[in-house]
Amino acid sequence: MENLETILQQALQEFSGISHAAELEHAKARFLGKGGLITELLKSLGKLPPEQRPAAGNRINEVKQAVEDALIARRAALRAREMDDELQQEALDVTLPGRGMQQGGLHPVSLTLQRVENLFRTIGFTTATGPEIETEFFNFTALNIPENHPARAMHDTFYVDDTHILRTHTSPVQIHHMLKNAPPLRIIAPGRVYRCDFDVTHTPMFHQVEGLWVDRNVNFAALKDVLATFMQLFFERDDLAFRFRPSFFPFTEPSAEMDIACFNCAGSGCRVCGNSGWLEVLGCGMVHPNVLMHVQIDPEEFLGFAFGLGVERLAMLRYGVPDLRLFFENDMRFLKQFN
Ligand code: 2U9
Repeated sequence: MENLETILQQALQEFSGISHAAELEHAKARFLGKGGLITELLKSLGKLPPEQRPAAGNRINEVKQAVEDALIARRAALRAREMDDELQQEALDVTLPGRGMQQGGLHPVSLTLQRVENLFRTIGFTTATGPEIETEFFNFTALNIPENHPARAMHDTFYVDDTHILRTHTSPVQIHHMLKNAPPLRIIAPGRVYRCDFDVTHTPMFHQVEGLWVDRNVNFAALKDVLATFMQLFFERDDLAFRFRPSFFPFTEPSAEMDIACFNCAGSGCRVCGNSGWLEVLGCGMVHPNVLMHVQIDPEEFLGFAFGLGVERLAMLRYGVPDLRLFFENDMRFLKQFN
């Protein structure tokens, strides 16, 4: 019992010197825990003569209460300090100068896609889109590409499963569109296409815009006029020289490729045009009668012309980009130049 005052002073002193919550709980155990100093005193009450027990019990309980109060007060003080520390650490100086805003921009391929779409809209074409995963029927059969045509071979086409492929061109979009809409039709089909081909001039994914005009009286002259007008607008040159060379595609007959005069050397021959003086810009032709018949359009009543162009190629020509791979590397030094 003589120790009681000392124990109280000891507890008060110890608590006030503690600066961590866990340490405080340890100290609490030493005084108030199962084998703690005050608990032991309460247990030893029975050894006192009966007449001294009530007074002693009262005094021990007073000390116990005082120790508990001190503990609660210290806990609150520690918590308040922790909170202050946290607030201090998380404090933001809203008066600091900012780091500056970086303005993002559209990718040059997106810019070119938009430009192509906008120009064709002024010539009266609307935009149609479709899925990138297709069946062989929509990607090949309907386009007059027979079962054993080399374009179907595994090394050109990505197979998703036995019956589905990644579209190798956007032509399936026009097939879907002709099945759902009666002619006359005038649409372009922009989008991603996939071919299992990867080298300096080919990437496994690239972008195309294809176009289709089906009506009673379209002909090759209309095709030439639309494409020449488009290229003049696209390259902003009304004196743009162009030529059409005969070509072959399974889905068009007759077929042609369009070249424009090299704007780097004006036709005399240079690195850009491979010394030919001409730049190949698209493929085109009159829609093959077999293709029209696949979508229940009578080729005796309707004719169509179609074309296809590679968007990356047009972007390279327009912006003077020397290497196709720059479009896919996402190097900020390259992309920033198109903002
Ligand atoms: C239908 C009928 C005909 C689309 C055409 C081309 C010619 C062509 C290439 C250009 C560069 C592909 O990206 S590229 O490698 N395309 O040369 N595309 S005619 O003909 C069609 C399309 C749909 C129903």
